[in-house]
This record gives sequence, C-alpha cells and structure tokens, in this order.
Amino acid sequence: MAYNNIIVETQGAVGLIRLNRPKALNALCQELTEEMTVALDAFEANDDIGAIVITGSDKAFAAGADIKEMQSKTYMDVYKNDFITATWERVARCRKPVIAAVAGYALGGGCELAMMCDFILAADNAQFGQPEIKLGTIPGAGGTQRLTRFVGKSKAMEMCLTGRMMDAEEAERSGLVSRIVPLDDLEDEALKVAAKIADLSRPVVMMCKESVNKAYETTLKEGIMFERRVFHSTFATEDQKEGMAAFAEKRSAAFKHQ
Ligand code: CO8
Repeated sequence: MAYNNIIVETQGAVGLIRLNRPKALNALCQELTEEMTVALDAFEANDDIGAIVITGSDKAFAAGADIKEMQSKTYMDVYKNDFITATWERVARCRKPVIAAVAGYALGGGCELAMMCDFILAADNAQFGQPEIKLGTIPGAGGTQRLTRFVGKSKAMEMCLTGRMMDAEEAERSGLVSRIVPLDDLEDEALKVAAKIADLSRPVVMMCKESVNKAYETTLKEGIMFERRVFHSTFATEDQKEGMAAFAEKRSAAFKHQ
C-alpha cells in the first residue's frame, strides 16, 4: 500500500513507522490513523518482524489529533464513529513489542500514542503534554488514564488541567519515559533496542509483554498468578530449552521463535 502520511520501512527484524506530516507537526488526521492501522496489521502478520518502532521528526513526534479536521465535528459524528480512539487502540493491542522514539512535541493524541507503546525513549528535546483542556475538550485516547498510571494523580491532574508541557528530564524523573537519548542518537538507539528484542524468543517476548501489561489491568494477586502460569508455560517452548542450554554451555542462544 502507498502511504501518504507515514513512512514504513523494515530494518532487519524491526518494523519502523515514521509519522510524516511535517507541515502539520505530524497531527494525527483520519487518513494517518487508518494508515497506521494497516502498517501495524502488516507488521503483526509478518513472521520476519520481531519488534516495531514508531517515531516522528526531530521537531514533533505528533502535535496531537488534527484540530482542523476535528473542529466542525458534531457529537453524533464522533459518537457514532467512536471517533478516532477506537482505531488508535490498535497500537495498544499490538502483540509484538512497540517502542515509541519521541523527539520534539508529543502533545494530546501524540502523547497518548506514545503511551500506548510499550515504552518510550525520549530525545533530550522531547516535550510531553495533554493540552486538550485549552481547546475546550479533554484527552480522548487514554490521556487521563494512562498518564495517571505513569506519573501519578498529582502530576497527571496538573498536566491535564493546565495543559502545560513536561520536558524530557521531568518525563524521565516521573516515570513517563524509560530513558533520555541525545536527539541525534534517538532513532539508532531505538532501532538497536528493538533489534535486540527481536533477536530474543518472539513468543516468550509476547508472553512477557502480556504479563507486564496485566499489572495495569488486574489486582496484584491475580497478576502474580497470571505471571506464574505464563512463566510455567514458557517451559513448553523450544526457546526456553535453547536459552537455558546456551547459558549452561557458555554460548549464545539461537532462538527458533517457537
Ligand atoms: N492539528 C492540526 N494542525 C496542527 C496541529 C494539530 N494538532 N498542531 C500543529 N498544527 C499545524 C499548525 O496549524 C501549523 O500549520 P500552518 O502552518 O498551516 O498554520 C503547523 O502545524 C505548525 O504549527 P505552529 O505554527 O503552531 O508551530 P509552533 O512551533 O509555533 O508551535 C505547537 C508548535 C506548540 C505544537 C503548536 O502547533 C500547538 O500548540 N499545536 C496544537 C497542540 C494541541 O493542542 N494538541 C492537542 C490536539 S487535541 C487532541 O490531540 C485530542 C486527542 C484525541 C484522540 C487522538 C487519538 C490519537
């Protein structure tokens, strides 16, 4: 498929999706949203891909949903179509690991998109925010929910109520991003981390991701039980046998992804 708003590449076992609407600071218009879904479906279906990186430009990961496209929509338009967020949840439903490599603005839906990924690597110029309140609306793709889980109620509340931005340092300090990388190194670093993950046992990586995500959705007791059962089930994979044999034999593991 030819994409108009994203650039899709593969680098070895890593799928790279670059948001590409530079004139609109990568605002997430409807067409971009649909293209992202198609690209993710293709990477998920491709056995040669073990991890996915989503990135933007040096100036903007994404400055939010497309305000100009949204402004005239009525309640019935957005309600009937479950406007935009139902589609974006595709990112959170990915079974393969997805890394957000964020430089510049990650605002509104851009911040929400980054938070739907499994972890966020931030360039030193990254700025995060949920400025919807300044537009007379509220975050609509998980901003009030995921941001609160990442940074706690007080900071999330302040950010959502004032719309102020958080720089990379503050985002790292408060647990929103896993770490900060110099802007020039961001993409290489994200691809390197993704390649490392893609080299591991892919089914076990998926199980691990499911288990960490469970921590957000259930009680500690149930999460621990879920984890234990998944841990047990890794023993049914060939890759667990290979991984442990390789350790004992002092060699690198050659996972077959099964
Ligand atoms: N939508 C549409 N166009 C945008 C957006 C946007 N979100 N952000 C920037 N642009 C456009 C500008 O209109 C401008 O276009 P033009 O040159 O034609 O006037 C161009 O991008 C460059 O922008 P600026 O001139 O404003 O650039 P600055 O460097 O001066 O400012 C800012 C950068 C601070 C990022 C500024 O552009 C800004 O405040 N943008 C809006 C940020 C915002 O409010 N985002 C939240 C949008 S609402 C939302 O995301 C709801 C989420 C719903 C779910 C989404 C699911 C993923």
